[in-house]
Amino acid sequence: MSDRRTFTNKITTIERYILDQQRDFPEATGMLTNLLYDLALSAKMIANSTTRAGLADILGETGEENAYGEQVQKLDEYAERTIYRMNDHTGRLAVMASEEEEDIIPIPPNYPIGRYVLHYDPLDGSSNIDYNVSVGTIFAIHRRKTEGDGPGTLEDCLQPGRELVAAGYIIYGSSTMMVYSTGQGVHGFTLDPRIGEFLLSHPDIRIPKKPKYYSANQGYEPRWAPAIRKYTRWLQGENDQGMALSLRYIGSLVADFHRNLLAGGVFYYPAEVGSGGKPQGKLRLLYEAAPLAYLADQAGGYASDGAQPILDIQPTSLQQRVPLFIGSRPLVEKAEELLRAEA
Ligand code: AHM
Ligand code: MG
Repeated sequence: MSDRRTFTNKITTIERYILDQQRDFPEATGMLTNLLYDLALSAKMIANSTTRAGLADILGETGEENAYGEQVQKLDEYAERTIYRMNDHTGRLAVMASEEEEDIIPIPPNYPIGRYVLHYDPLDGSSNIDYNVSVGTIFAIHRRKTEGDGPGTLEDCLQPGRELVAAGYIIYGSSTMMVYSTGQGVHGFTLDPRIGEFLLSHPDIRIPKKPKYYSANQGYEPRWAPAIRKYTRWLQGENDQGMALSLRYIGSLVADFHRNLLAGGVFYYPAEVGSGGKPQGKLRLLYEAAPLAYLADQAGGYASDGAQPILDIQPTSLQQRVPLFIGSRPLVEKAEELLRAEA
């Protein structure tokens, strides 16, 4: 007789997991479920290309013809096109917006209009690709705000993070992972390249109570306000809690956020002061800060612009930038406290 040992770990594919979660909402139509499938499929296609990124030089420079006379697309353009093409015709979306595009991305006239709004950063940290460093895709899903079933508008895109119905990211690292939330906790799936499936590997992620890391580009310290420098010293050990964090900064937001989500810690990209500084930091509210703030919140953490929760900020433009402090709640609150004291 064959050996039927009892395996304690179930193998759960992302498809099965998303469907199981949907069963808790009998009124759900399956549209959001299918939208998440489409994003998982886009992720597999993009992962397939990112793992071959180092071969571009051999097969032909990006943007030029490769040895076979084919046009080689830049990876960030490929990611952009892939997500767009997976979602333009499905009837699930009213409108899209991408970090790579100035304006809203309408659904083409010949396709049905849906109820959801998709924001995405197709390949965040793409300047890292040449050095074989992890990059990521970030996505955020809102319900449309405008009445009727006509094309979605800018108003549908400019919604605060509190109104999100789902958000997540894909990290193309030593493994490819998709991490998302639909408001019932944060769940992580690892792509098994042998079978081409995302398998549940990190159910119900919670940011650990004891933080390990702080992450910021300390090369910019000369441009930081005194409160931010003081905050950095506090994280390094000038506190009465015996806490001294280690520094880790990749420069790929998804990778930095992912590590701190699993290990505990804080990432910050503050406002810069003085001439030549970035007065609102670098990161985009709609494509980077808000979706990750939603995930942090769902995992028991917090995100702030230094004065207020990121999730409460009403966006006024698509490409709006915002200072970002994100991760373990007490660490983010300390940044707020020091900035308030300085104001
Ligand atoms: P991008 O959207 O142009 O890729 O830039 C965003 C990236 C983030 O992934 C990362 O956190 C940040 O830029 C790093 O910026 P810096 O090099 O200034 O530290
Ligand atoms: Mg980006």
